[in-house]
Order: sequence, then C-alpha cells, then structure tokens
Amino acid sequence: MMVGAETIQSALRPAGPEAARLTDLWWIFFWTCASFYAALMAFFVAAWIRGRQNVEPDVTPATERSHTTAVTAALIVSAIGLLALLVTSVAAGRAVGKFATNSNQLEIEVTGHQWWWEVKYPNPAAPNQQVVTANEMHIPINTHVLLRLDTRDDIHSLWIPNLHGKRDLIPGRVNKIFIQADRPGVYRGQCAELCGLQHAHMALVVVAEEPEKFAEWKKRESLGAPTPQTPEQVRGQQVFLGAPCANCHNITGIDASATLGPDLTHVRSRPTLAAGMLLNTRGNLAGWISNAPAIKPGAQMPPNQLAAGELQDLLAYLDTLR
Ligand code: HEC
Ligand SMILES: [Cu+2]
Repeated sequence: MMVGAETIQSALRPAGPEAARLTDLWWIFFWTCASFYAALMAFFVAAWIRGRQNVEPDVTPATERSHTTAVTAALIVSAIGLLALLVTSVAAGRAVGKFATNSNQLEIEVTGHQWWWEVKYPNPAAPNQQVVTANEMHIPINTHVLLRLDTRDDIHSLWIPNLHGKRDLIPGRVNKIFIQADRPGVYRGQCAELCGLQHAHMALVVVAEEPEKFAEWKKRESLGAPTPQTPEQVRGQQVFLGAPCANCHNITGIDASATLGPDLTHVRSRPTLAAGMLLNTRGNLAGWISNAPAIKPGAQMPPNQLAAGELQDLLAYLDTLR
C-alpha cells in the first residue's frame, strides 16, 4: 500500500551514499550476468545452427584437443567472473560499513515487533522528552544517522531500499547500520525476513526532511498528550483508561505506560495505522479498534466490544493525539 503518491520504494533509486553503493553493485551484477548470459546464448544458437546442418562431426585428436581447450577456457572465464563478483560484493559491503566511521549526528533505536516497528529517539539528558513512535521514522537530510536494531520477539529484517540494504534484527543483540538521505522524500521500508503470519504487513515510512522541519517534528513529538477539552474528549479518555487499552499502550501524560503495542501519544499524526496497512483515517481507526484481528489476522491486539457512543467518544479523544 502506498502512503501517498510521493512515497517511493526502490533499490534502483538510491537517496543516500549507502544505497548508492549498493545500487552500483546491483548494476555490476546485472551487466556481468547479462553479458555471460548473452555469450552463452550465442554459443547455443551457433551449436543449434551447426546441428541443423546435419554434418557428422569428425573426431580427430586435433578437434578433441581444441574442445578441451575451449571447455577449459570457458571454465576459467566463469571462475574469474564469479571471483570478480565476489570481490566487488565484499568490497561494497565493507564500504557501506565504512560510512560508519564518520561521526553520526543522530541515533535512533528501531525495535521489531510482531508485526510493527517501534522507533525511538533516546534523549539521555531529558528521558521524559524521548520520542517514541511507530512505523514511521523522521530523519533530517544530509545527516549521518545511526540505527540501532533489536527485536522484541522473532527475527525481523529492516529494509528501506532507497537508503540501505537489508539488516536483520536478531534477538539478544543490537545490529547497527548507518543511513543518510541526500534529499527530502518519503521512503518506504518493510520487513524482509519471514517473521510470522503478518510479515507482509510490517511496513514503515522514512520521512527525510530539512533539518528545521525535522526539529519541529521532534519537538512536537516530545510533548505529552494534551488535556482533553470537550466533554466528548474527556469521556473518551475515560473509555481509554477503562478499557484494556492501557495494558498495552503508552500515552505520555496519562496513566498509560505499557509498551506491548505502539505508543499512541501522537498516533493521529502518523500517516498509517497497523504498520502501513491502513491509512490513518477516523473510519479505519474505528474499524481497527473494534476488531483489529479481523483486519490483520493474528494481530496481537484483541477486539474491543465498545458501545457505539463509547467508540465515538474514544475516537474524539484519540483525535487530539497529534
Ligand atoms: C493486548 C494488547 C493490546 C490491547 C489491550 C490493545 N492494543 Fe492496540 N495494539 C496492540 C498491538 C500489538 C498493536 C500493533 C498491531 C500491529 O500493527 O500488528 C496495536 C495497535 C493499535 C493501534 C494502531 C497504532 C499504529 O500506530 O499503528 C491503535 C490506534 C490502537 N492499538 C488502539 C488501541 C485502543 C484504543 C485499545 C483499547 C480499546 C487497544 N489498542 C487495546 C496491542 C493492544
Ligand atoms: Cu517479517
């Protein structure tokens, strides 16, 4: 699903130095394999034409020797070709890792969950202002960003093709990659390692923007939830606190600090719900809250039996979380 016309997801349109290196590698592989394939097909066609001429091959020691030479030459050329690909591939892998030696200016923690992404901007100086969001990552352009990857459950793999290759999220360890976006854009990523029933619905977007816009976004996200104003919103907050929502979700500023599900403090500011499955509209939100597993079978959020009025109040309250 696309989050907007401008969202792109393509390993062939690199938006940063790491991805550019991997795109070069891709083209080297493509042209090498394509020329081998073309050469092979040319030999096949030549052999086929000769076969149709129905000439009985005369096997003399001389032709046999020349066949042996041809096969040996083909073997050597193939071995050199494969070795060259191996060397370029290892070199590209190392080069992508080397970008890490530059000083990184921003650190983000990405945690894989079945089946969504937790994205955290740690703030050791002011832990209560740390930003936590889900299935959405904002980064400033032309900035070196360190991603620390870990997982809460299964093995996942983060793949944002316009910015980097795949990197696994392994239980019990933290993998690191560096990304940098050279130009603003919305780059779609997804899990690239089969991690259970809803693996295919585990997407995220990376919003690369001008540093000032990024700073604004981060400032807004670091604030707690506003106090509900209208009677409807006040009732909605009570519905939230009375239903099991707070057992699994955090809303900074009220008595809800669980981390089993996505942080909802700014849920309505995100482009999608349920890891890229649904556009973040009021209708989709209502459907999701009423019966999440009906939309995303296996989703680890139970259905909620709310009275119609309660649901409307809850939606009015959630609308304030921007
Ligand atoms: C047992 C834990 C649990 C309970 C209880 C629960 N949720 Fe969730 N919720 C989750 C999980 C896990 C997800 C992520 C599911 C996914 O995307 O696969 C989620 C996702 C969501 C999302 C989408 C967030 C996003 O950014 O994608 C919203 C909104 C939400 N829950 C609201 C609620 C509300 C409102 C309630 C109470 C009526 C509630 N949840 C109760 C676990 C729970
Ligand atoms: Cu997966």
